This record gives sequence, structure tokens and C-alpha cells, in this order.
Amino acid sequence: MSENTHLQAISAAVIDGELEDAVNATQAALDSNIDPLEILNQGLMDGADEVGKRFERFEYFLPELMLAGRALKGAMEIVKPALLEKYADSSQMKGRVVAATVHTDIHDIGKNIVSSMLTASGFEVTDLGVDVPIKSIINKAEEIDAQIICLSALLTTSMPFMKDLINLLEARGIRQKYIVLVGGAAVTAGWAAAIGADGTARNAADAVKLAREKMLEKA
Ligand code: B12
Repeated sequence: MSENTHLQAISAAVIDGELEDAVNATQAALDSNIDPLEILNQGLMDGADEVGKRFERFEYFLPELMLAGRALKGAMEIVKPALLEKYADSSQMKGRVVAATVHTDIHDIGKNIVSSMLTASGFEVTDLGVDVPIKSIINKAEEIDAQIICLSALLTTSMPFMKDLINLLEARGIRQKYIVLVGGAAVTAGWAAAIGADGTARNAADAVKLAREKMLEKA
């Protein structure tokens, strides 16, 4: 089987919302030595994007979205150890991070993999979960003396809470203390710049690279 066929099988299983197929296809791709980052980006995230498109076209509804989420989560458990092994470098402690999916948003598959990759790369991550009010995120960052705040949002209606958090940091005179990274399917570099965030990344491996670079810049 070619690499493309493997990746397409993973996408197809996500699109069909088939947990078992997604897990098996992911395992088969790993067994064929396909890069776990390709599996995440091309297999899983491309599948998720197609599910999203079908949802927008009213071909899919909430049940299909939920099944796709279940398939994504199952496959992620398989690909995660391989991703960590290949891309994480935990040689030294890199800094403290507070991570959260912002208020009103319960999407956590992408945020969880970002948190796991950061942890495995030597960051000390406090993951507050989903639907987290901005004040709770800031309070936790202050409490643990974090250097980085990682915000995830997949809904365009929840993305403005990222801006609100940065505004609140500014109002409290503590904006400079933190590196604020933002991400999620609809977050672009343009959005990150417009709200005054310190950066964004399209996937978990790039998120770790970015976090490292920003820590070095600040040191
Ligand atoms: C699965 C899914 C669900 C599942 C989520 C399960 C879960 N536990 O997360 C369920 C069924 C619960 C769900 C619910 C809903 N969903 Co939904 N969902 C999706 C879907 C298909 C996949 C999301 C996903 O997991 N992708 C895979 C992960 C790995 O990718 P990712 O999250 O983008 O993360 C990567 C990067 O973005 C980045 N990253 C992520 N976070 C961060 C943070 C930082 C700091 C950095 C640097 C990087 C980074 O790294 C990650 C790993 O590589 C998307 C479609 C899509 N294109 O994403 C729609 C989508 C996000 N959902 C959508 C909608 C509308 C909803 C609902 C409102 C539906 C409804 N009518 O109820 C609800 C909202 C519930 C709520 N209040 O949050 C829309 C949002 C539209 C919009 N523009 O706002 C989308 C885009 C579908 C669409 N195209 O219409 N959903």
C-alpha cells in the first residue's frame, strides 16, 4: 500500500465516523513507517476538515460530527506515542504553560495533542480543559507563574475570547509577562497578529517549535 493510500484510508475512516477503522488504519500506517506527523496532518486533520465541510453543506449533522470526533480521539491515542517519540525532546525543562480551550468551546482533540506534545517536550503544562473562562486562565497562569498561555478555539464565535484574554492581561498590566499562543482550525496568522497574540501554529509539532522559539527570544 502506498503512503497516500494509507493516509486516505485514515481520512475516510474519520469521514465515515468509524472508530475501529480509524484505529486500524492509523496502526497500519505506523506499521508501514509513515511519519506520525503526516498521519496527523494529512490523515486525521484532512479527514476532520472534510467532515467540517460536509457539516457546512448540511450533508452531515451533529451525530456525524460526534462519530468523527470519536474516531479522531481513538486514532489520536494510537498516533500520540509515535508523535511524542519522534518529535518530543525533553532534554531540559522548557517553561510552565497554561493551556485551555476558551469559554463556550468544547473542542479538545487538538488542544490535548498540543498539551501532550508540550509536556513530552519538557514543558510543565497545566491543562485546564474546555469551556474555560478567561479569568480562570489568567488566575492559573499567575498562580503557577507560567511563562506561556496556550489558547485553543475551533468556533469562530469563541475566538473573540482570545482577544478578550489579551485585553484583560493588558488592563491588569501583566501582558508582557506572558507568551500568548493561539490555535485551532479557524485561527490564522492574521488573526493571531490582529489580536496581539505572540503566534500561532497549524499543528502540535509546530506549536512546540513555536513555544521553544518564543521562550528563547524572551530569555
Ligand atoms: C470533531 C468535531 C466536533 C466534536 C468535538 C469533540 C471533541 N472532544 O473535541 C463535537 C461533536 C463535540 C463538536 C461539536 C460542535 N461543533 Co465541531 N467540529 C469537529 C471537527 C469535525 C473536527 C475538530 C477536530 O478535532 N479536528 C482535529 C484536530 C487535531 O485539529 P485541531 O483541533 O484543528 O487542532 C490542531 C491545530 O489546530 C493546532 N492547535 C489546536 N489548538 C491549538 C492551540 C495552540 C496554542 C496552538 C499553537 C495550536 C493549536 O494543533 C492541533 C493538532 O495538530 C471540526 C471540523 C474541523 N475542520 O476542525 C468541527 C467544527 C470545529 N465544529 C463546528 C461546529 C459548528 C460545532 C457545533 C456548534 C455543532 C452544533 N450545532 O452543536 C458544536 C459546538 C460545541 C461547542 N460548544 O464547542 C464548526 C465550527 C464552525 C465555525 N466556523 O465556528 C466546525 C469547523 C465544522 C464546520 N466546518 O462547520 N464538533
